[in-house]
Amino acid sequence: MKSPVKNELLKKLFAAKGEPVSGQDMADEFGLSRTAIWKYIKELEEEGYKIGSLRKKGYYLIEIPDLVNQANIKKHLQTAEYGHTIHYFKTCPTTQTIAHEEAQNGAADGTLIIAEEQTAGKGRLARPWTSNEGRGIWMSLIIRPELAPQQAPQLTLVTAVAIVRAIEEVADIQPVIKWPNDILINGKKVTGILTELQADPDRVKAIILGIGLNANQELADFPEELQTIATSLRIEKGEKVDRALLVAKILEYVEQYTALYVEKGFAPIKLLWESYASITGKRIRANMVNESVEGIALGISAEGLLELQLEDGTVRGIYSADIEIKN
Ligand code: BT5
Repeated sequence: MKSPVKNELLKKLFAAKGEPVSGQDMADEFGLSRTAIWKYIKELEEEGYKIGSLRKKGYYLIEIPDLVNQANIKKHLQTAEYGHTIHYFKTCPTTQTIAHEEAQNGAADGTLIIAEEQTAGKGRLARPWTSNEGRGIWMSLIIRPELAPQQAPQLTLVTAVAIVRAIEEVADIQPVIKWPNDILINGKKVTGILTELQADPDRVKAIILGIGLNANQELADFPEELQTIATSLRIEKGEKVDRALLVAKILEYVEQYTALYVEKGFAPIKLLWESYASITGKRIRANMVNESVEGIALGISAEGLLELQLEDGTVRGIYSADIEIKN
């Protein structure tokens, strides 16, 4: 984690847009020696920032490393709460577990856990989630909306809409949502969402929104078994995206749409969601833990359940499943 002084120092260098900032002025401002400032500059260089120095003029920023650390995200952040506290890791087994612990220990609404790499990233039903270093966005957001526990699954749909909006804005690509938790581009998975809950019987204590987004991988970065089913923004767009900017935008839209959902209910989100849905009208097979059913996907219900018209004409609401598209 970064020290507050180092963060402030970085902010000053960012703000100066490549112009030198006097070491003496910074030392005075922070009540430190010039040597202490110099040590922080060295630490930043070790983290990948390229910083020049000019005699008598000071330090200037040459290059910012491609990291999803606090400083790079906060530079773009325009939220009221979300992302104001960020726990950043170069590597960790899974951000979900850290987020659960932080939530249990009272982490504030909107606390973000984010890592450059996960060594044991997970999907639903403990399936593995490939999270290679420095290429994707591997994050868990702790939110504490005033909701009943049974409303939590709808947050997956709220989050999916928010991520699609953020991708549209940052990468200028149009993804679609595959109910309930996949975001696809050209039929391949670019993002998965894992929504987990800490709750009392009648109220949500915290929702942990796990988001895995493939940003800057090339095809060869994916293990062979994923190469035909996964994609990244870079593969689709042909150029790299600014991951930190995308994280800031995701936080902005998740905050905005969660507030809308809490205030106005699911109806406005449902409309947005339907405009991005990929399976409406299609014949699908829904594989659930204990059974599998086939039918035509009609859309989602007012509660966010998938409505499936079965062979005999009856309509069944499905709570959670893996979807195979048949036509
Ligand atoms: C998901 O599960 O799609 C939820 C993924 C959530 C990952 C985030 S990363 C940050 C946070 N920390 C974690 O440990 N997890 C969350 P599911 O619908 O079960 O899909 C899992 C399936 O997606 C796997 O079985 C693979 O087939 C496929 N998969 C694995 N890694 C992938 C990747 N990087 N891109 C696309 N598909 C992948």
